[in-house]
Amino acid sequence: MLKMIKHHPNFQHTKTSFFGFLFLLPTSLFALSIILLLAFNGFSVYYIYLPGYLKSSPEPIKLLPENLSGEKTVTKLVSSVMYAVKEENPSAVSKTQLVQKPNISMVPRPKQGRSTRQILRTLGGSGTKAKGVFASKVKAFFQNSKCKSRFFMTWISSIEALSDRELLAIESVFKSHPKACLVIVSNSLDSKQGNGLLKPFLDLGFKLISVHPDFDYIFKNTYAETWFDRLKKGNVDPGEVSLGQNLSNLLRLALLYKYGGIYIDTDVLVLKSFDRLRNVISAQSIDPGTKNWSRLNNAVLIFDENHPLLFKFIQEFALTFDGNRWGHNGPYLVSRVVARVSGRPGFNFKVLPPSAFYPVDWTRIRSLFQGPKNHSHSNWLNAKLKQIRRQSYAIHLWNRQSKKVEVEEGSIIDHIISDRCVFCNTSKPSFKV
Ligand SMILES: *[C@@H]1O[C@H](CO)[C@@H](O)[C@H](O)[C@H]1NC(C)=O
Ligand SMILES: *[C@@H]1O[C@H](CO)[C@@H](O)[C@H](O)[C@H]1NC(C)=O
Ligand SMILES: *[C@@H]1O[C@H](CO)[C@@H](O)[C@H](O)[C@H]1NC(C)=O
Ligand SMILES: *[C@@H]1O[C@H](CO)[C@@H](O)[C@H](O)[C@H]1NC(C)=O
Ligand SMILES: *[C@@H]1O[C@H](CO)[C@@H](O)[C@H](O)[C@H]1NC(C)=O
Ligand SMILES: CC(=O)N[C@H]1CO[C@H](CO)[C@@H](O)[C@@H]1O
Repeated sequence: MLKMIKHHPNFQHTKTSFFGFLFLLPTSLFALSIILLLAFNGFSVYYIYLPGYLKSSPEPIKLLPENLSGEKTVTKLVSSVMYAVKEENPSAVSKTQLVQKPNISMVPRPKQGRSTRQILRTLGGSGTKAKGVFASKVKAFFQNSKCKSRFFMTWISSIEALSDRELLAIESVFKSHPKACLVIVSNSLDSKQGNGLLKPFLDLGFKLISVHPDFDYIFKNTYAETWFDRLKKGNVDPGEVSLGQNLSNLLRLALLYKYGGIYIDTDVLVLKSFDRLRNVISAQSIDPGTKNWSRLNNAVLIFDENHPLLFKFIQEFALTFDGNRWGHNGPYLVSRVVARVSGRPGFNFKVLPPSAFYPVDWTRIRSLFQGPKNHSHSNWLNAKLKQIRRQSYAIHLWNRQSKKVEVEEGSIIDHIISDRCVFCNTSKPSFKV
């Protein structure tokens, strides 16, 4: 079990007799003797092999690239190790074993990198096909279109997942901004089938394009570029959940930073012109006690290009990305950053009240889909509708909560759809997917 490979000549004799003495000791003292022996010989003398035990490298955790993000370093190490091991050998290794014996070489850079690249390929970015196309297509679009304003949407999902609701969101943009240009950055809509869906808008003279993202180009010269490079190399744990949605959180920031304009989610219905709004983000909730905002949301963002707040958002994304926590890279991110910079000079922006884009909280959005139930409910409904029409620039439908909810006849959403539709006969939708 114990092998000595190298002896220091000067101590040869002493050691031999000392070693012989070991055989007279009970086993409990054996270990102590080894320690003494080692101390006696200094550092370079013995190599001890303990087969089957000390296999793992004692490298410190801080060599990992995820370290950049600071707070969550250890958790991330464990989870990225977990993924790796799951792929290779699902049952053999438990979490605790891994925590006790971190082995740097088990962090699967090549393997994870490959699968991330596969995901990225399906997302349409960074392939050779996309190189240069995005840049020139968007440039030509803006040059030729005499845009009164620039809208951006992202659709990083399949074309089948696109429902009436998203098309209605597009209609609502043009209803309020007939001279606007809309760029839909999408891995699926920039296709024959996608163009078919968008053609009715072009036929009416509206200006819109769908275009494959070229992440390398869009993120270039920002913190997003660094983060994206690490992602491509497999050095970012993409998390357990769809990379698409998380990329969308970054994409909106980078698009506005590059081009300036208005970003809106595909589950936002525009109610009136945004022309008077500049450099704004809106609260989604207010602290009833202090009347200060308690959370902001990133479903609607209106910013000039190169805006310093966007810079901060992107930086925060790159430094604190956590693909496993809902909202961390989205609404919570903008809230964190705005709280940090508020009161500091040089950041020229306004926080709008929830009534601007989020007149109804996600917990209550379903009530807007209900038709009038009785006299008092009907009164409430009419008053609410009036209030939304008067105060709100847009309404976020909180797809997560309302996606499957049917629009009842006479409901607030039903009225809003009639107001904001462009193709009103065909898209009186059930909103069911
Ligand atoms: C870490 O684990 C891998 C795979 O199990 C193994 O091949 C490698 O030798 C280990 N590295 C060290 C330094 O023990
Ligand atoms: C790496 O993590 C350690 C421990 O959390 C921290 O002290 C160190 O500053 C981090 N290094 C970087 C570059 O973030
Ligand atoms: C509300 O926010 C402002 C600006 O961030 C801050 O100065 C003020 O102290 C806050 N008020 C309360 C009651 O928290
Ligand atoms: C009217 O309908 C609403 C919503 O369904 C319900 O909460 C309320 O109790 C009803 N009121 C009366 C008087 O029936
Ligand atoms: C909408 O439908 C009505 C009746 O079904 C029809 O008369 C009208 O022409 C349609 N309008 C459009 C724009 O298709
Ligand atoms: C951190 C974060 O926001 N992760 C999100 C990534 O996207 C999925 C949805 O596809 C969300 O559930 C995660 O919360």
